[in-house]
Amino acid sequence: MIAGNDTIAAIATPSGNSGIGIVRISGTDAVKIADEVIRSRSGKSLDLFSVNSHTVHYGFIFDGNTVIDEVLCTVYRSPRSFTSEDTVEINCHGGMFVLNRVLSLLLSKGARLAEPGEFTRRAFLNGRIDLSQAESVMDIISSENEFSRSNSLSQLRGSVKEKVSALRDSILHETAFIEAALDDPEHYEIDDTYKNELRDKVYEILATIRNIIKNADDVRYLRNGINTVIVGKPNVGKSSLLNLFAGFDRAIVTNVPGTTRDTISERISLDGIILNITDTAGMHKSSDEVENIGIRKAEDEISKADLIIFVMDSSEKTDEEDIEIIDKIKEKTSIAVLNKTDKGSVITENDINKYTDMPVIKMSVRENTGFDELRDKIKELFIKDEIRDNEIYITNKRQTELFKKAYDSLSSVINSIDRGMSEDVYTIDLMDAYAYLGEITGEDISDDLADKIFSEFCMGK
Ligand SMILES: Nc1nc2c(ncn2[C@@H]2O[C@H](COP(=O)(O)OP(=O)(O)OP(=O)(O)O)[C@@H](O)[C@H]2O)c(=O)[nH]1
Ligand SMILES: [Mg+2]
Repeated sequence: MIAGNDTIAAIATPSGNSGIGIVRISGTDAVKIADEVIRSRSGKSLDLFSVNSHTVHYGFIFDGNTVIDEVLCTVYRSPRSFTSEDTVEINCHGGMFVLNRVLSLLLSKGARLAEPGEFTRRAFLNGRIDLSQAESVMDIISSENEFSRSNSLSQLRGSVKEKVSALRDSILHETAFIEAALDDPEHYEIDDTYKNELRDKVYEILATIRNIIKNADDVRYLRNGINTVIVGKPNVGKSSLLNLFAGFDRAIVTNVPGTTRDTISERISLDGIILNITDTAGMHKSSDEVENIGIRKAEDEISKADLIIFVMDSSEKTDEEDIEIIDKIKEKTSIAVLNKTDKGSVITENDINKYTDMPVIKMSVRENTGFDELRDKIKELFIKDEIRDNEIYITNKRQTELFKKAYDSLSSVINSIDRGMSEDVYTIDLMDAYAYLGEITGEDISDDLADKIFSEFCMGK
């Protein structure tokens, strides 16, 4: 599969001006094309065909007799490259004009513009990495905290691939035995002893997968962020709190109740935790049509939230409207913020505890007090600090869903054994589980699915 791939090229660094920008070429003619355009200062060939793999060469990009840029190029010879193909990475000066000029030149010499993710797709098709590793490449690029980075790196190194292969091997081993017994009952027998062994084996695999699914759940927030919605009556300081989280004036703050009409969202990173935080219109009985639309939107946000921050003005007594809000959020993980403590509080934690057992934090957003307590409480509620080195933490939704499907199929195997069903029923379920696990590493995926997965990658990767 490695031979005969057409040659693709793309700018691999983000658009905008920077010190260095990289143009990447991969495929059968990568070295030929690079050798044609990169020469010594005096225009002599660098003879890139005969250089060792993984070596860097200094030269100039020539378009005919015109010098376009002074560059360093790294040559990787097949199969020792990311794509497994011959690859050349050209370090140019980082202006977009220069990079585009170099790219156009490479295209005019026979390279084709790469599609998003096409380099990684080639690495996958050439067997260099499996699909779980390809997905982790994207995860590393988009990681926003230390956990995501180190976890994606471990997956890129093959932690998921190894675990999945081991599970598939044991499923295949059992299926092969059952098939053999069905074909050749004289030599292989499916007796009660075997069925008990099979049940134990499947239980063991189920326990492993259950642990993987549980771990995925534990770290979901670390990767995707906690969907956090700020609610409360008008004028209690919701938008002020959003601004404090964001670190800038994201939302309009005034002393006029009903200032926020629409929902306002911001993704923020706070000490390694990511919050997808939404400020909402103050909830109360209103005859204003626009305000009521905002209030309905706020209610809609509550239903999608992982966390509700319920803000109150601690200098005013709790009333009917607060209790109605508490009622709307009672099914959700919530924190009550008693704001404006600088004005002197008339409500206390005990007053809130009459209605709900949600944790209570006293704050003055204006004077920036209580924010650390709020952050620590969020951490305590959502982030399991025990990330163990040798465990697998799946953060990719597609992979998690497939583990769940494999789990269901294997549960059916146990069910069939217990109900005394015939062996061919559970080989079907065993093989389904085998196939679902195969989709995780990409052993059993269609071209359409591969297209979809890789199209979500960025250009030049
Ligand atoms: N004294 C005091 N005032 C505050 C505090 N936090 C916010 N405020 C003031 O309270 C008023 C309302 O603040 P906002 O953040 O707009 O309140 P809101 O809950 O978003 O209001 P709506 O959008 O109308 O629902 C503003 O004048 C803020 O400056 C605080 O901790 N102490
Ligand atoms: Mg507001």
